[in-house]
Amino acid sequence: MKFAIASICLTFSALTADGASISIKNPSFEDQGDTLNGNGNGTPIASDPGDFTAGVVPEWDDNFTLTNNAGLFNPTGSTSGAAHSGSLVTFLQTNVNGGSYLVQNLELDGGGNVTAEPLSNITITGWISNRFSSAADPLLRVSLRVAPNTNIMAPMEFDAPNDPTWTEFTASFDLPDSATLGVAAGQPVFLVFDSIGPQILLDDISGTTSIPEPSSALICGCAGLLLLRRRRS
Ligand SMILES: [Ca+2]
Ligand SMILES: [Ca+2]
Repeated sequence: MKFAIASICLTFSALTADGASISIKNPSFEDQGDTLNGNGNGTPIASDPGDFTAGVVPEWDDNFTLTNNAGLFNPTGSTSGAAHSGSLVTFLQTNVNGGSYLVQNLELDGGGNVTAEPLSNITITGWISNRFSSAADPLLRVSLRVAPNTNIMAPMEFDAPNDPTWTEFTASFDLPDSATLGVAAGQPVFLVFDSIGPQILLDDISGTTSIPEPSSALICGCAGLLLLRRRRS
C-alpha cells in the first residue's frame, strides 16, 4: 500500500514538472527589418522582396565565418514563397564545415537564464523551409551549448523537404543526470542553429523548459504516509 501511494505520487510529480516559457529574442526575425537595407536601394528589407543581409541577424549572436551563407532574408515572391510569419526569415547554408552558426543565450519569460540542470527538459520549436526546393534536402541542426563552445547535447537534425512549404520542427532535449551531464550544472544555456546542405530558411522560434520538482514528490510522499498512518489508527 505504501509503495503504491509512493509510486502514484512520483508519477504525479513527474507529470506536473514546472514548465516555463523561454523568451526567444527576435524569434520571427522581424526586428530591425524596417531599418536594415541589405542591397542599399533605399528600401528596408522588410518591404523589399528578395533583399537580404549578409551575416547580420539582429539580437542573435552570429558567428558567421562565411557571411554570405547566413542572414536575414525577405522571401516574398521568391521560389520559397512568403515568410512563415511577418515578412522576414533567417537563411543558413552549409555552415557546419565553415564553422558558422547562429546562437543566442536562452532566457526565461520572467527573466533570468535558462541553465543546464540535470534531468530537465529544454524544447525548441520552429519552422523550416527549403530555400530552392532543391532535390538535396537541407538539414537544420539544433544544439544546446554552455559557454564557450561546449555541446551539452548531441545536435538534433531536421530535414526540410524539397518543396517550398514550411515544416515545423520540435527539438526536445532531455538532459541526463548530473553524473552524465558532462558539465557543471547551473551554467547558462545557449541555443545554436547551423545547417548542412543547400539554403534552409528558419522562422518563428519558440521554446519551453521544465525541471523536475523533487520537493513536490517529497511533499506528496509525506502526505501519502500521513494518509497511511491515519488509516492504520
Ligand atoms: Ca518572420
Ligand atoms: Ca533594400
